[in-house]
Amino acid sequence: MALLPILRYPDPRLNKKAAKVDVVDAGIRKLAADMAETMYAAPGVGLAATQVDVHKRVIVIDVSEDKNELQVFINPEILSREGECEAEEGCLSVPGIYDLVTRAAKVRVRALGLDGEPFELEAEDLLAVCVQHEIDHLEGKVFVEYLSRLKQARIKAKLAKQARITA
Ligand code: GNR
Ligand code: NI
Repeated sequence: MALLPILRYPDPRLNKKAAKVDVVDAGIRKLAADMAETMYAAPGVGLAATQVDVHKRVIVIDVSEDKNELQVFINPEILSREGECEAEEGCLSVPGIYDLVTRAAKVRVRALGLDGEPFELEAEDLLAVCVQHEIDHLEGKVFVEYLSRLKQARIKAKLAKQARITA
């Protein structure tokens, strides 16, 4: 297991589109295990491979209270969406920034599991938000890109200042 460094917005590598996984092999399982370790250490409720500079369609999520319900989605696809909900989001690639994003309230998702077998799942509440947030990362999209240009400029300035302080 290994902790992986997380890219910070506005790193242009966060805007790369991730490639489909052809075979769920030992390399993909190791990536998922390292991503899970990185997510739990952060701590966060989800992580997309894009955030650790691996441009493959792999996401890990654990929205459970006790952090013992890891879910791994390989090649995730949203089959259907229902309703709308606005929720406050944060992102490990945009530390310290929280803002409202409107997304589908309920989504039906298909993905491959760590065994390479397809599964389907209906997600709502935080899991639905998280699945949509992580799939966006695989498409090269960061949640702050839904906000106004003025807010994005302010966020970039704030993160640049933080980076100077911590450097
Ligand atoms: O840890 C995270 N919390 C979170 C809260 C509200 C909406 C989405 C998220 S995902 C985020 C981890 C992350 O950056 N995943 O990409
Ligand atoms: Ni994120």
